[in-house]
Amino acid sequence: PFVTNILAHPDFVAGRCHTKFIDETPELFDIVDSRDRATRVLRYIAEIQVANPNAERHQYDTPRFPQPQAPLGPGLKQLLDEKGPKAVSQWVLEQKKLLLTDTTMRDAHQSLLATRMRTRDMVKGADGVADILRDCFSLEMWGGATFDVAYRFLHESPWERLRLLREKIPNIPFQMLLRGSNLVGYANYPDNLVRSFIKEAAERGIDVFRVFDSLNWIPSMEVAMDEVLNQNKLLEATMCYTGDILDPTKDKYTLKYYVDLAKELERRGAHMLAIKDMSGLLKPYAAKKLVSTLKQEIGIPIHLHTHDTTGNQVAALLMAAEAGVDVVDAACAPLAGLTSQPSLDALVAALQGTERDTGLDLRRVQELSNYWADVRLRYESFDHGLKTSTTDIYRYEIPGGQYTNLRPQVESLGLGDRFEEVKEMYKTVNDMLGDPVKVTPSSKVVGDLAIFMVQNDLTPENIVERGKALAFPDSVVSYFKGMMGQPAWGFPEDLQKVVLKGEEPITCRPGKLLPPVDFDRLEQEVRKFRNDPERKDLISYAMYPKVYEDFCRHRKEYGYITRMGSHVFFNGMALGETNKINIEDGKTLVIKYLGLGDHNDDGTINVQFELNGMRREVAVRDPN
Ligand code: 3PY
Ligand code: ZN
Repeated sequence: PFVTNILAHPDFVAGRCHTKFIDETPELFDIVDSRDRATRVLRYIAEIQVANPNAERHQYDTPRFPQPQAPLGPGLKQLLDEKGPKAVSQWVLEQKKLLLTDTTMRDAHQSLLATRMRTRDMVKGADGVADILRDCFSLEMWGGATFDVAYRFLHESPWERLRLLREKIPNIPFQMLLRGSNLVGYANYPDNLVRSFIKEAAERGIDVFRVFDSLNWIPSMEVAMDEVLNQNKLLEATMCYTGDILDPTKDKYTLKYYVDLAKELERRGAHMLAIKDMSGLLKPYAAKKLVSTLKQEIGIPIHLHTHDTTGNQVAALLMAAEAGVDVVDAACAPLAGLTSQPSLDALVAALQGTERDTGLDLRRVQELSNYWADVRLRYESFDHGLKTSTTDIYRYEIPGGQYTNLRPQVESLGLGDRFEEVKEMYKTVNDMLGDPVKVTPSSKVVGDLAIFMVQNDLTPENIVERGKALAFPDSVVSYFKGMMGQPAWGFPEDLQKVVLKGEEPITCRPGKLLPPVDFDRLEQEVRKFRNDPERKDLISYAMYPKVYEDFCRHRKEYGYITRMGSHVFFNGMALGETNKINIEDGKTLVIKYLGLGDHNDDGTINVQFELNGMRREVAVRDPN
């Protein structure tokens, strides 16, 4: 039936069949279930309406898309493709201007909107991005949590996102955040999976790989770094910044610690060094000191990443610019600030007329920002982050994304009134663990253990005794087993024994012990719910078996929902609202929502629409 579907498809018949055909044509999956497509779209909306019948629903006008003004010439992406990563790193060193990476499509929404930005909203702005940000060093638009969240909550494929953006933005290098051997997940993966993932990402359009390890343990980064080099892509080896190099009472994460690490990463072939200040702890004067020292100690360009949780970080980037940093991360103003990156718009303005003028046109950047401001409105239901900046994080050292998620996580466990206590416990746990670097996934260990201790009324004094009778959270067990690598100053042994309950920890690179992924076997499994899987699909399944399977089934069930406007996708339609959904080129569903109808005897309720001018009722189960 799959082949018949292909052969009968109008695009195929008309010869419009290309590599993206299968990805972009979800109806090819209509094998078992060939109900009419419109009904499935209506059913998706109907289920949202019924799940939350009294929600206040807003309508939105189509946003104004930033329009390109000049043809796209070859950009830095072409230099990378033609001359290779070393030429790019040399080019970066030769620039006087401060180069920028725009993080709007990755870390910014990860940090502010629970990673929920949909591909559709990115792609609609992409022509403008390619034009207005053409002088940027890169766009960070992939990796981190975006991979998992795309499948799990947005019911869309991150590979599709990569392809669609690449088509629209051929000129600017694409950058991703890669958690070393944890790839874009939370566990250590076998070496062959690490290599396959990087190869596939490189072939499908990622140019710059920012590779980090959550404990700054280089052995965990080795395989990933090696594979980026094999692919002839730009390797940005990363050191995560924690502590405060200007605080003389802190003796672990000193200037020397960072210099030694940076030199080692350079020695291992990095084309650039990233300083990843995931919690926004690198204060302005520390940034100046760190960057100016590193500029003397290493020869590769330096790329600085930070989060503006305290409100100090535009200043930190300017100080770093004065100290000679080559590239910095920023986000378009409507998705900048607080737990996200500092504002790109502000930075462009601040450097105008100086030696390090970014060369970006502020008026045009504003056009792009107007677009993102409009997009953000549609994500209201995920927009629950900090309302004000806070210097709290200098005390707690909680990464931006985790800081935003911690309160809802704590509330969902019924501990909402003990949030302050959980934060204090985060610090206590950090001290108990010997002050490890805290970033995904090690930050999750600290967070999970802090919550566990508050829940079970544990203290550093009683945990070793009382912990004998308790099963610790999975992340904590995995950490103490050595499955996330080795923290620079080792594990607290008494606590390790209590958590592991007799199991022996490992001290080598976990990838050494993990059996390779058997792609043939995975293919057999994936074929049970998806036809003709490609390598990329097997990779996704290997990282997230359940999530990937659910994604495929959901796509079969509902079809074209990636083409819906985001407010409809998340919240459904307001009474009387009309929306258009293009389900394929030239075919549009005009849907008007008319309200809920009668209940039926089988526990369903009728939801009333007008579809292309005709009245339609869809019966869905009423969960209320
Ligand atoms: C991630 O790993 O997703 C991060 O953004 C870490 O800072
Ligand atoms: Zn970040």
